[in-house]
Amino acid sequence: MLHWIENRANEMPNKIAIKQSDYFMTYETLLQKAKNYAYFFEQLNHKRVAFYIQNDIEHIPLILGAWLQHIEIVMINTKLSAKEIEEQLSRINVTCVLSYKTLNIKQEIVMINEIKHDIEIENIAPFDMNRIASIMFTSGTTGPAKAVPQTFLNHYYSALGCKESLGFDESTIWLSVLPIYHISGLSVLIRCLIAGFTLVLEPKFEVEKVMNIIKQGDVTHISLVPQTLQWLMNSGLNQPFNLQKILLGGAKLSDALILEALNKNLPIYNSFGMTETCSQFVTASPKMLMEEPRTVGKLPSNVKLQVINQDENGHGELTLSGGNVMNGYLTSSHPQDDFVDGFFKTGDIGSIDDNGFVFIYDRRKDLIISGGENIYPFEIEQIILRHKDIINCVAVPSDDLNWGQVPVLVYEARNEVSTNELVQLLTDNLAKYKHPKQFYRINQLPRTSTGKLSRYKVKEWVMNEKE
Ligand code: S0N
Ligand code: MG
Ligand code: MG
Ligand code: MG
Repeated sequence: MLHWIENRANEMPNKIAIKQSDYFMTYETLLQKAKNYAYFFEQLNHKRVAFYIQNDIEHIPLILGAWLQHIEIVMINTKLSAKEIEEQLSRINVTCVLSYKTLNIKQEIVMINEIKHDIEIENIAPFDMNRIASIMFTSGTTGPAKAVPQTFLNHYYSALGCKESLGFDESTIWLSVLPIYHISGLSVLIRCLIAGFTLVLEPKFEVEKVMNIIKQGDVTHISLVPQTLQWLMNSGLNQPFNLQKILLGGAKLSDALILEALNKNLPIYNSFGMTETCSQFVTASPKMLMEEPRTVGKLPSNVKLQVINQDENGHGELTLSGGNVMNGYLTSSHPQDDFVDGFFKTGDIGSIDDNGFVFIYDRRKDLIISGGENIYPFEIEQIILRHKDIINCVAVPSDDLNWGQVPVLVYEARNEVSTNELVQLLTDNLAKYKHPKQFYRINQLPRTSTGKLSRYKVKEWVMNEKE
């Protein structure tokens, strides 16, 4: 358990660990390459290094090489703007970034293709399970993104929970096309190293390509967000081929999507998880979904869930404890507010019924989820408010056929403001997927009886406007 890579390389040296198109690495090769990169990291002499990488087979040994040197790796969402990346890294004192492409940020960049890796380290120490393996950022409700530390132990317990509730073993072949900088992507690598299965990597979600890989009939498992499952079904995923488990997460599943998938006999497993919980901690099998279509499933034995501040219907905030749960944000200004009696507060409203089925009704306050990517209105609003003519603005979610939800913006202005100006302001500062898809100027934003801006009323106003 303490030495995932070395143990697998000893037990199954010739087994394919990772595959991308026709190129593959055995567990033995993977260990060898990791040891070579470990030598590089020894020379680099940083305790915490950021990775700007893709689902690229050549980038995997780099992660493992860093871990052999007890280096904390900070995963960068490659869709973010340079300003967002710079700001995140500054907040946790990261000064060195390994990247596959040039970036216009103030931190030192080491180009991955220029790294020499022809010398290996001599001795490798086992992972210290209590140390931080990876750090990922998650958007904050009303402030900057929060840094989530994920220890080896957190990853390990998360993988165990997934094994129990979803199921995978040495014979699994898991297609990973969700980004490795999200826990949805990285967790597949961890499960692979622990179980000794084969990981198939795809750098980009191209529907035709993913369909072809599935049709070839080797892949048994795949992780998807609801939108990507919908795209695949629209493009001919009308039977399971060799798929045994389709793990779904990242956003709410619509009733129609569940029905369509079950009618096609697709083995869909709905789930719920967060960066803070090192991926899903509750999973619903097709059988459970047939019984309770709206459930996100049942808990594995190593996670405890409590519903706090329940209303008369038993709905309240979901809190949880388990080895998979992070120890606390690295950047929290009020750490005592993030946990209650040792249970992590998810911010999501849900319930658990007598049969152990977990339900989620309301996502974290005002959260917008577009194509599985989280966006908080605050991120958009604070940038728009920098414009000299904007008096006030509110970003709200709007239902979207392609992305599930997209943000739209309603604003008050003292003078005419062109949409181009607003788009330019956003482009300079914010990842493209976070940009509002519509902009509406309004004389007066709706307010509550106490005079506060009412998001709820803005949402209603937008719905009427769209009709
Ligand atoms: C849906 C994806 C694949 C779309 O990205 P794609 O096609 O690669 O985009 P590009 O070709 O780069 O850009 C084309 C245009 O589309 C815009 N765009 C891209 N993404 C989005 C988006 N999400 N929303 C809105 N617009 C988007 C680009 O800006 C570009 O625009 P133009 O043409 O105008 O320039 C991609 O978004 C994607 O990979 N999404 C999924 C991300 C993800 O993995 N989310 C899950 C995060 N959650 C967690 O990790 C916790 C839960 C979890 O662990 C989990 C989740 C799912 C499954 C399993 C698990 C698990 O527990 O293991
Ligand atoms: Mg992209
Ligand atoms: Mg959060
Ligand atoms: Mg695309």
